[in-house]
Amino acid sequence: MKFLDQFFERSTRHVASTTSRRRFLGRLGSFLVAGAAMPVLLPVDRTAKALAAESPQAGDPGDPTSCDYWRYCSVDGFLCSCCGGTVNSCPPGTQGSEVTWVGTCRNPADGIDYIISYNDCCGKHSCAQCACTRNDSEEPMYRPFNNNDINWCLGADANVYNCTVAVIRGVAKAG
Ligand code: ABN
Repeated sequence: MKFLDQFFERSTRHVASTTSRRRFLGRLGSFLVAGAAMPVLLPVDRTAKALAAESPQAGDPGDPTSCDYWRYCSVDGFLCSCCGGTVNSCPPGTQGSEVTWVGTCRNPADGIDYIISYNDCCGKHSCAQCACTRNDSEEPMYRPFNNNDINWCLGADANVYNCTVAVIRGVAKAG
């Protein structure tokens, strides 16, 4: 027992003589600050959060399976909402095109114009449901960058077109 007492006394004295309370508190403080900063600084993929934030709700009126829905003002394709996906996510087994057609549609709930990208979902045969062709501000085929009658899957890994999503990319500001 005496041996244990001496052992713990010596270890405690050693720790006390080689560390200080100030140093311990300083390290603890750095640790807490670094821990709090970690989620902000790390390159975390927040796409899911952004997409969830713009999912249909009170400020986003209408039926995303209907061609009349406000986000489809410039679409040309099959609506992914009718094909096993949603207004902003591709059906399982397909992947979204990165090159895409972009339009500007007014949300009737707030009167604001939003930039909408119409990404094609690729890799499965054509969904052939809810065909929707509205084409606001579209221009003829001889001006391809202003024409939406294009299979954007031709720029993706899988070239087969399945359907089209309508993703809010931001607010269209005049000026
Ligand atoms: N962007 C929709 C689409 C796909 C294939 C052909 C025409 C239009």
